[in-house]
Amino acid sequence: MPGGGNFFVTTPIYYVNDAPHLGHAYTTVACDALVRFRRLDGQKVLFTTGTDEHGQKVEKSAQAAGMAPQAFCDKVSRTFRAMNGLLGIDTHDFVRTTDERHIRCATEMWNRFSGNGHGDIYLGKYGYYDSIRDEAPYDESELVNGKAPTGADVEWVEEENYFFRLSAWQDRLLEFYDANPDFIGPAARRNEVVSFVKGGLRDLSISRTSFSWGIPVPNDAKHIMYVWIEALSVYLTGAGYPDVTSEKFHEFWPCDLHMVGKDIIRFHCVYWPAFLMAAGLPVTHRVFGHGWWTVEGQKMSKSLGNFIAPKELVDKYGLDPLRYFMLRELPFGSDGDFSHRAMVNRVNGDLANDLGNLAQRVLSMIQRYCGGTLPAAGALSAADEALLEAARGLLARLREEIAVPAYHHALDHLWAVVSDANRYVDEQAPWTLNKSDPPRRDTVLYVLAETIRHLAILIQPVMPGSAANLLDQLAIPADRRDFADLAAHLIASGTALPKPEGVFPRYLDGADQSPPPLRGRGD
Ligand code: ME8
Repeated sequence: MPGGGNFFVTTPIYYVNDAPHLGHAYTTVACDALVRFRRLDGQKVLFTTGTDEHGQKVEKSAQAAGMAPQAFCDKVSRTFRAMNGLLGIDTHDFVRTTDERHIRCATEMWNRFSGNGHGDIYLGKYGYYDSIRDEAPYDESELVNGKAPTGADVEWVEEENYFFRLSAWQDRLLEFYDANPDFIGPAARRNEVVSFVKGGLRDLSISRTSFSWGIPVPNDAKHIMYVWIEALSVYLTGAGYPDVTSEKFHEFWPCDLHMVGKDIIRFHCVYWPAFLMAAGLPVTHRVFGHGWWTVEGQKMSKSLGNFIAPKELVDKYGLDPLRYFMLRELPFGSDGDFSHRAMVNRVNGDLANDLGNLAQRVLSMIQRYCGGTLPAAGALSAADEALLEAARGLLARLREEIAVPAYHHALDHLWAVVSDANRYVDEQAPWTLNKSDPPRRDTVLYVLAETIRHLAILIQPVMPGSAANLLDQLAIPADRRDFADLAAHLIASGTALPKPEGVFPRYLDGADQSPPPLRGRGD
């Protein structure tokens, strides 16, 4: 929706038992690109991310590190904050589940469930195979050779727990999916969720007594809340809940989009809407479960030591190329593989050869032929009109793709215009016109500068630093870089441009021939 309106997007909150890696960077950058797009398009945006700090897994990781749980969480949570700094993440609220505001929120949610008069919470006996690694209970039929379906070790636990009567929500959830066909994206995940719910839902154990690192259950402090039940309510914390009268809550709840990996789609698309409905709160508009990265064909795992730290990639390739690669390489929603070879191909192909070269040659010609002053256009030819038309049509197409979001398609549209523009340079040959027809040369360079202005403004969400550099070189004032400025302010003839410099350097490590070996996080 162009211009105006509010938009609230969230990343999952990441567990603090591990350091940030490529997967976390991916979800966070995807949200950031969306946030920047919406802001540039005139919307007011709330963007929350953060860390998930309670539960047995974290308690055990803290013990293993010889630290008190809170001190351990403080330390690891800082590394996720640092990741946001490193990745150039736009204004956001970082919510921790150990924050006092979150404890208030989760406690209020629990009170809402237990006080809603529908008996959604009851005390019962619970026996289950517990996997600490997965932070998930399994029953016998789910085990594979005595282990969790994920391969994690399990142990049998029996305790008295509070339950959430999820079984009673099956029909209402199915009605909800029917009435809200866009609730789950992409479509394949929607089908998975619907058939899971149609298969019948069992009540959910939502408290634990076997360890203590968690939020106490109201009025029964020997129980703590099951980590997922409180973790999901972090999205409400970010919107200011339980202060439902606040302007923030009013403006931003229900949330527009929970961006998550496909691994946690069930929590977000089955349990979470049921919790919200049980609490009498409106349900989030959309959950998008994106795909999974492998690394050089392998699953990222501790035992393989092939987790890639975002810093390693930023140091090697630069921030914007990494952001671009992540959003262009995988069709958003599908799985895919990270390889250095693929990264180098994008850096040297799409960025250096295509967009970088376009900008560099146009800006250099303006410098050389026009004394560094942006020329004026004369009458436009059909070819000029066609290129400008293509550039001007981009915003509408990008809005459609970003609504999904399908970043890869949005970038395909942008790069189609980059190719058009490169072809136009070759066909118009301004270096020939420089001698034969200087007024026509000026028109061609003007059309190109205006096209590059469109491209630079529109790539800001994905590559903010490089886009700013390009816009500086086109002397576009800082307050003329919103999407509304695309049509409102054409590039101004007569403006003196600074001396051009390359924006997208080639990656020169011989890596197209032999990719550098991957290093583990500990190296
Ligand atoms: O699940 N490829 O936290 P988590 C793509 N705390 N994305 C990946 C990825 C990969 N290989 N690995 C991780 C949790 N991710 C809970 C969430 S929300 C209320 C609670 C991303 O630290 C992806 O977004 O295990 C995935 O859903 C998330 O990290 C899991 O992070």
